[in-house]
Amino acid sequence: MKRHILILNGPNLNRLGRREPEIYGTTTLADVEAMCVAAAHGNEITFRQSNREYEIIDWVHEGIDTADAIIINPAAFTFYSIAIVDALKMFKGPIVELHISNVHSREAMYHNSLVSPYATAVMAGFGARGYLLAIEAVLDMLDPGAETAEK
Ligand code: DHK
Repeated sequence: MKRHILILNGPNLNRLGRREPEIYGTTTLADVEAMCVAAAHGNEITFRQSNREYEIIDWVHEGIDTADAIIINPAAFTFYSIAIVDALKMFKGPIVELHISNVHSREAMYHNSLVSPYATAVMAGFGARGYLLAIEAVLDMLDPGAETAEK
């Protein structure tokens, strides 16, 4: 069954690759999107980024009716956006909260995620590759044991 995975990215991730490369690496967000599409095994990937909280919320709302799973890197919104959490609570499919860096080994302001209690799973510290791992994980959550070879 072809699945639709919505991948959302929060503020400052538009500068991935140039932003604190010692923490986030040199892979750009466009590179990450291309990697995700290539690794989707023929499933549909919608990949978006915004520095605006309301856009993330609107996209989650769209996903309620159109997506099978959400992978979200809320970036700084992770730690204070109740509005994004409220939107995610309406989504009935798997939700993966993803962080490129290991937020728990960083400054204390990055340690308390508002999203984690409502996420199916949380990933942090895998770098850009985390997006690929998250795609594999949600496809297996949706269709356990299904061949992920391109149909
Ligand atoms: C990205 C950000 O922009 C930070 O605000 C988070 C997250 C970490 C990441 O590692 O992808 O704290």
